Amino acid sequence: MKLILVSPPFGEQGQKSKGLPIAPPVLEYLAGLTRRVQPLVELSLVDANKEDFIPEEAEAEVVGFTVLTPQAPWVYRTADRLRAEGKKVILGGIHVTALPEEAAPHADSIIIGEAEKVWADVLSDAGKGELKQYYDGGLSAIDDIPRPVTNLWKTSYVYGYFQTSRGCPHRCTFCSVHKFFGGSVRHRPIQDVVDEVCASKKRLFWGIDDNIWGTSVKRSIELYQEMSRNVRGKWWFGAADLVSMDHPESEVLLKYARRGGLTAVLVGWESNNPGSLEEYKAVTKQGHARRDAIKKIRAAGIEVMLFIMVGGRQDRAEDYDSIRKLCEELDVSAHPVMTTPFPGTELYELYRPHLIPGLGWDSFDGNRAVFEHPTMSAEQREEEIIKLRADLFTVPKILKRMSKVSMKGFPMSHITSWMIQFPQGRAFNQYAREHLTKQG
Ligand code: B12
Repeated sequence: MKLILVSPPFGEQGQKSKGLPIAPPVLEYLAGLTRRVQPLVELSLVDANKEDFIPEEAEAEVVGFTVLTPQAPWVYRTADRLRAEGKKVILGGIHVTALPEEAAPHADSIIIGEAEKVWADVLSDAGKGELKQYYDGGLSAIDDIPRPVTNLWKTSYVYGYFQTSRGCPHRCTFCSVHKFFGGSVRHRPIQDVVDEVCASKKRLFWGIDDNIWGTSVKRSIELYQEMSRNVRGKWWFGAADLVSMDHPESEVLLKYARRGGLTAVLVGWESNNPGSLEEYKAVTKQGHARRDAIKKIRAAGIEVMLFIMVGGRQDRAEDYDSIRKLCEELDVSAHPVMTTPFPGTELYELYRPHLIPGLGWDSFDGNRAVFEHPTMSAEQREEEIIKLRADLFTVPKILKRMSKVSMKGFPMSHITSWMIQFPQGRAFNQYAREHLTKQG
C-alpha cells in the first residue's frame, strides 16, 4: 500500500513560512511509527509549506493529514478533491480531535487523540479497504516510542527535534495541551532521549516538550545531567514556564540545562495585563518575581524570548506600549501573538458569544482578531500587533540583547539568540512594510 502523509501549509498559500527551518515533527514521528507497525507500507512525506501538493497528482491509495485549527479549511478542500479521485483520506491531530464531527464529512477516517494505540489497525484496515469512520487512540504510554524518520524529505532543514514528555502541569485557558494530552504528564525514559539525540545527524534541535522543565524540576536535572555527560556538539532550544525559577534547585537546573546544550528558552509571559493573566489562569505559572526569573536564566548563559498574547478581551490599547517598554527594560525579545480561542479550550467557551461571525478557521492563526473587543476594533488590534512585532526587532536591539546573555553561554547561546531573532524580525518588518503600504 502507498501512503502519503501531509503537513498542511501555514496560511492560505503557505507563503509566510517558506523559510521555516524545522521539518514538521509530527510527520517524522508518524513515519517512525509506520515503519515500526507496518514496515511494508510505501511511505512518502509532504511538507506543503515547501512543495505544492496537488491532489489529482497524488500517487497513493491513502493520504493522511495532520490538522491544526488554522489549517482545517485547506485540509478539508484538499481532502474533498482527493476523495473525488477515489483516494482514501485519514485525518488526525488536535483540530479533528476537538471537532471530529465537523471533520468527518471530509474523510474516510478520523483519528481522535494519539496515534500509537490505533495506527497498526488503521493501516491494516486501509489495506483491506475496511477503514472505520472513527478510531479513538486516547493517550498512550511513551516509554518506548519510535525514533523520527528524517530522510524522507525533498528539502533540508536546519533543526531536528526531540520530545521528552507530553503534557503540562498548568491549566491555561487558552492552551490546547491540557485538554488534548490530559492532566497528567508523561515522561520518556531519559536514556532513550539521550540515545536518540546522540544518534541524530543534526546538531541543532528544537526540544518540543510543552514545558521543558516545569513538568518536574528533579527529572529535568537528571535528564540534563545525562545530556551533559553524553551529548557532544549539539544544542537546542525549547519552551518553558517561569515558576520553576522559584524552585530551590533552580540554579542547579540551569547549570545542567546549559551544559546539556540548552541555548535559548521561550518562556510563557502570556500577558502584560494583570486582568488577562487572571482570565488565562496563567498567574501561578509566572512565579513570585518573573522579571528576576528572566535575569536568572540569562545569567546562566541561556537566551530568553517571551511568548506573549495581545488583544484579549481584558487587554487595553496601552498594553501594546507596555510590552515595548517591558522589552526595553529587560533587553529581551518577545513573540507577540493575537489571543486566539481554539476549539476545545476553556477560552473558546468564554469567548464564544463574542466571536466575529463568518470567519473561517483559517483566521485562527495568531495574526487575526477573531472576536469582538469592548474598546478596540478588529482592524486596530491587527494593525497594532503588526507594528509591535516590527518595533521589537531592529538590528541594534537584537545585538544589544545578545550582549546581555552571560558569557557562560558563549558562543552558542549568542548565535542562537541571533538565529531566533533575526529571521523573525526580518519577516515581521517585511510584513509590516507590505501591510502598512497596502493600507495606504
Ligand atoms: C512543533 C509545533 C509547531 C511548529 C510546527 C513545525 C512544522 N514545521 O510543522 C510551528 C512553530 C510551525 C507551529 C506553529 C503553530 N502552532 Co504549534 N505547536 C507545536 C508543538 C510544540 C508540537 C507539535 C508536535 O509536533 N508534536 C509532536 C507530535 C509527534 O505529536 P502530535 O502533533 O500531538 O501528534 C500526535 C497526535 O496528535 C496524532 N496525530 C497528529 N496528527 C496526525 C495525523 C494523522 C494522520 C494521524 C494518524 C495521527 C495524528 O498522532 C501523534 C502521535 O500520537 C505543539 C504543542 C503540542 N503539544 O502539540 C504546538 C501546537 C500544536 N501549536 C499550536 C498553535 C496554536 C500554533 C500556531 C497557530 C501558533 C500561533 N498562534 O501563531 C501556529 C500555526 C500556524 C498556522 N498558520 O498553521 C497549538 C494548536 C492549537 C490548535 N487547536 O490547533 C499547539 C497545541 C500549542 C498549544 N499550546 O496550544 N507549531
